[in-house]
Amino acid sequence: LRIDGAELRLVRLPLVTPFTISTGTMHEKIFPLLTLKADGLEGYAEGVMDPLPDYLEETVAGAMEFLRGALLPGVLGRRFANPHQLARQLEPWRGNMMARATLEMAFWDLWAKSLDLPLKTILGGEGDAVDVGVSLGIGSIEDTLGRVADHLAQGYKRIKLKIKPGHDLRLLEAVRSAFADIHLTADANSAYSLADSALLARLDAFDLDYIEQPLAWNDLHDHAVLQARINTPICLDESIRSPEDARKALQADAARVINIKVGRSGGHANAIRIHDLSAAFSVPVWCGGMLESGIGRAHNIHLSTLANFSKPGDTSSSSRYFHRDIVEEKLETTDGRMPVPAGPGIGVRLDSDFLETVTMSRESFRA
Ligand code: OSB
Ligand code: MG
Repeated sequence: LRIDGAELRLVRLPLVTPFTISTGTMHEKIFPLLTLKADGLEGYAEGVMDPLPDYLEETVAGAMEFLRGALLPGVLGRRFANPHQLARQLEPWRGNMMARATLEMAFWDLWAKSLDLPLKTILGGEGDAVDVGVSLGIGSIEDTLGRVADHLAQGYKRIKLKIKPGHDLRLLEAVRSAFADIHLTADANSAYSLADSALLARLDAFDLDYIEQPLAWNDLHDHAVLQARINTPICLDESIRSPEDARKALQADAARVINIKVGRSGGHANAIRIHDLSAAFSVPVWCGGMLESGIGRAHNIHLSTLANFSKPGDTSSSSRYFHRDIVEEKLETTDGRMPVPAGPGIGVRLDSDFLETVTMSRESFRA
């Protein structure tokens, strides 16, 4: 497959409701949208980095510059027999796993389309729908209880609550008392340190499926120390940027569950390696999200069909995030199940007219 053209857009979608986590509040979703072209086909992917480095170090501006200045020139006009060959070409670069994933994922979509196969099939997954839960942003306890009830009524299979110091024990106590039997988890987005071990051990009382990324975004060691002090399984998110990170975390018992975000980990080739490695350690994985549009969401759903994605993911209904999405297909759940978009590749098509209205900039590249 010879890549003969590309298009890089910057897209801005307002969020239906602001989303607050321990690091701050998001009001809109701003992301790079990449189209790769070959043989009259188009492959799509979006970047999951934020405008500012508040989740990980990458930024939208840095990723756009890396894509236009080096990643795209490095592949335009070149032939790749498969995505693994393209992924190998990206290996010499340091870090920037989100920008790399944007390019790699768009090529997987393109390659799947060239084979006339759904993405899930060439990733090694199967099934027509995947289990999903919801991630609820920080709000008052009163308001959170209402949102939990509402999403359980919609059938979501797991509730994840965002926590931070001062907004943890009382919140979890209230939700667990009101909903004794649900799958409940908490995500701190790196808001605590080992000095909070005693407080974190008290979360054991709430029978959480796991606690997500309690400690620093770039740490593995302290998570292993913490895991030895608490019973609740630790799930790593921010700390896992590569298969090597996963190997070290698994070997050190720093993670008993892994949140795989393909857009954070360099792409599908790495996501599959992290998935397989976790399986070899009998560690379950689930598919996280970054408030993606329908393009990133479709990639996540296809990836979630692999066997060791045995816990519900975060890829909930598009209408929870956006009034209108940039894809034609409606990505909505029924009874906590998200259907896998059918057809070749990621199985969703861009809504070009609407996309024009939310595009902040557009650049074209030719081989
Ligand atoms: O930590 O998983 C996270 C959203 C933005 C940044 C980080 C995270 C999240 C979520 C929501 O938890 C996932 C989603 O609904 O897409
Ligand atoms: Mg997380």
